[in-house]
Amino acid sequence: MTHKKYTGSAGGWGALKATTEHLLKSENVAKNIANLLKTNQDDGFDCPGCAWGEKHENKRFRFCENGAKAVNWEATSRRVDADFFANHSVSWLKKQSDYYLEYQGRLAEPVSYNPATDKYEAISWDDAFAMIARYLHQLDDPNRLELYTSGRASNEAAFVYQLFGRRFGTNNFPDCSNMCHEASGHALIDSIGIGKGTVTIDDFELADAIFIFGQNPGTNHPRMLETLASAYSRGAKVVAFNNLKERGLQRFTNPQHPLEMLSNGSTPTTSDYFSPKLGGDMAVVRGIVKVLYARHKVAQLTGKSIFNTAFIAEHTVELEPYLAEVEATEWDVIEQQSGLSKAEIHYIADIYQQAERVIITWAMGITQHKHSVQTIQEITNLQLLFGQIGKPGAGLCPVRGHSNVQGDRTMGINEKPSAAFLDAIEAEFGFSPPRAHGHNVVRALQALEQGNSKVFIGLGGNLVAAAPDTARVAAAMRNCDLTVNIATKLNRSHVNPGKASLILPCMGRTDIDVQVAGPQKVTVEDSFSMVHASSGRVEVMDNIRSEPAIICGIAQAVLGETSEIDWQAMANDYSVIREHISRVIPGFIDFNQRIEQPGGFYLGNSARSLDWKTKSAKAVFRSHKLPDSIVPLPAHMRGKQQVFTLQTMRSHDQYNTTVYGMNDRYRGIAGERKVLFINPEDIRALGLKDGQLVDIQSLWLDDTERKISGFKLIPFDIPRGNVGAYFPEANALVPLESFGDGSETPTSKSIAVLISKTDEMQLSVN
Ligand SMILES: Nc1nc2c(c(=O)[nH]1)N[C@H]1C(S)=C(S)[C@@H](COP(=O)(O)OP(=O)(O)OC[C@H]3O[C@@H](n4cnc5c(=O)[nH]c(N)nc54)[C@H](O)[C@@H]3O)O[C@H]1N2
Ligand SMILES: Nc1nc2c(c(=O)[nH]1)N[C@H]1C(S)=C(S)[C@@H](COP(=O)(O)OP(=O)(O)OC[C@H]3O[C@@H](n4cnc5c(=O)[nH]c(N)nc54)[C@H](O)[C@@H]3O)O[C@H]1N2
Ligand SMILES: [Mo]
Repeated sequence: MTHKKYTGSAGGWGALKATTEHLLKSENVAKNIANLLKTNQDDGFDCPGCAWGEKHENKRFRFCENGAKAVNWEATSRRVDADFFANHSVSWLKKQSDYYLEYQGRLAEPVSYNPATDKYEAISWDDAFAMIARYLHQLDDPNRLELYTSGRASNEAAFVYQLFGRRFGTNNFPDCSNMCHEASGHALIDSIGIGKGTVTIDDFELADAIFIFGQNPGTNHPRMLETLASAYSRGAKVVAFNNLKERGLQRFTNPQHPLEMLSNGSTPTTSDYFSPKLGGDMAVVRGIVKVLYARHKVAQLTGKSIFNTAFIAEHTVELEPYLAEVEATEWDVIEQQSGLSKAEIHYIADIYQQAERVIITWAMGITQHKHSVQTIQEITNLQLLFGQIGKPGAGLCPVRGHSNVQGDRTMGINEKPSAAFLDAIEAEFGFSPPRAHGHNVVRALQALEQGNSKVFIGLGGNLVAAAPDTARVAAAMRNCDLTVNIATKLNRSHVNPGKASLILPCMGRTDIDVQVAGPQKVTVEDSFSMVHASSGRVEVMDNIRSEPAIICGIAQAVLGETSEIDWQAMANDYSVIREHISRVIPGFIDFNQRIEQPGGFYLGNSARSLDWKTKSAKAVFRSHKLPDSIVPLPAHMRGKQQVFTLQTMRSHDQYNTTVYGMNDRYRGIAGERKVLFINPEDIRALGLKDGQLVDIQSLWLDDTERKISGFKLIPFDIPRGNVGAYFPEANALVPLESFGDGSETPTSKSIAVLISKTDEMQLSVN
């Protein structure tokens, strides 16, 4: 049976059982038990899973079920070497599933694609570097190079990577963040002068209310459940806003709590749960403000106030136009767009108003819409009205995805670097970095598709599967003169090689990294701006290299004698890289000394210190109208009942494009990924049945047909008119041109779709 409603708590024995199963699958059991004990410890490695932080306290276990999957997946004894590639052509590999490709094991030696045989063949490191140099020297413009980064790269790797790109002459740094929290950075920099969250992990212990928008921590940030359950237990209000009823946002059994485990007990993680329509969160927040503004006006008649008028006066600008916009927003629009009633919004406003300290967190349910920047600025406005920034137990908390995605940005992986950053690079290294802005993910893919960019280098990640419009993106990659993937595991991007292509196998977080100067550490930054060191535990036997060593090798081959940068010294000893960082990037003074501190160090946050790095030197109320519609539609489809809005999300057994298994335990799915979550009444309204197979076709403003077939209907607790499916399978439906205003993030959480019965005869023929 594919679907059976899950009624247990999140965590608990199920999590322990799954941890054990994935440990066995790694075929490296004894070593990986030792590995897990070093996860997130002072002398161990940073978990390659998510970017949630750790409190600094003595704790034997600091991993969760999904962190354990990530560790086991990386530290497997299975190998993908030249023999493997000799046995499998690229055309054959392309037909295999994402799960199959990654499950084959760790990439073990550098390989180069031979179009004549359609196979990857062994190549030496020196020849690989020389080949890259040959292709790059042929480019008539450095901006024909695209340098992609996925968020696992360490600070050290990211810093040398951006340095190489800028010395070569381009700011083309598309990165996974463009598909992820870009809107958060964009919105927050504009509103409060810094693109990062303002809270620390300790603030969660002080908050009276925690609002969680568009986030599924049970799967994606499991260590957050402990934080939520403990906030709930001490009486804080924890309010979830989620399009789906997610188990992790309801009850949690802490697998590290013997009494709770043995008694089969569990703790609620939330006090209240609301399911807005997809993209309806901005309307929810607008509604909360509307209620509270009305109360504020009444209070003012008697000389009192509901808003924090002292904070507003001292720290903010542009309140009036915002309040006028709030006033002008009609309740029926708020109700219709949010899917919540006025009474529900009044209830939520009460909770907000009664709390002295409020934290608001969010993730992809907020950032992957057309109006994400506007929504995040609306959330920020609410917090500013009550002075909920810059005091303990309160603030804004975009919960980051990849374990070092925030650090990579800090290190300069940014297609729009600030002038100050470029000046600092120039002062430190004595060359003039390019000033023109480069490409983000969407722009890079368009440039590759049109043949304007010719060479793609990926520092980790799997852009072909992670990006929208899969078929177009795969074709764009194949159209490149050269693609280079620096990676740990085989994936979809590697089986769509350019005319020439290299796979360069690298070390991961769990590996012991020894260079000329001895064993090396790397550093990462978590969601709470804590920077700390990480050093692996697994001995490396294969012909693989560290990311910094590979990038420095490429840089040496490409830039050779003309470069005034000592790449070899940086590859030999990462503390040399950190010395440079300490002089280039604010907040990193004494970097090498400070990472010796257990738990690392805090980078600080200007907004938290009430230092607003905006033009006006104040926090800004940004006012936006609620969107006219959540998804742009062709004219003839507007207002049609049969149009659904689709969100694409993660199952419990995946890490982005890495599929660990076929189950989604908390949503009751077993052995299946081609599913479509849908309201049972919508199934009936469509004249279909539970479990029936359907085609999903997306609607967009161009003529391209985007359709996927054979998805099983799963009745689920989801608002009518909304549906959900897993990415990367559903990425074929997302048009590359459908992206967020200002953020240019693909709208992975709002795609207009039509649903129809699959012609099963046709399916079996295909
Ligand atoms: N195990 C594991 N951990 C991960 C990852 C992983 O794949 N696996 N990925 C990492 C990465 S890179 C990231 S960015 C994070 C992602 O972490 P999440 O943002 O939690 O990831 P998603 O699976 O996209 O889940 C989105 C959630 O938002 C809800 N949602 C969707 N649209 C809306 C909306 O319009 N409004 C509201 N209120 N809710 C909505 C969905 O129902 C779902 O619960 O996790 C990181 N951690
Ligand atoms: N439809 C839809 N699309 C989405 C999303 C969505 O919610 N819906 N989410 C988006 C989000 S939030 C993100 S962050 C992106 C993720 O996009 P990416 O970051 O590009 O994708 P990942 O799946 O995380 O990358 C996995 C690959 O990284 C490599 N890898 C793993 N560890 C390491 C390492 O330590 N070093 C190196 N060099 N390589 C390593 C492995 O080869 C593995 O196959 O996807 C985005 N795409
Ligand atoms: Mo992400």
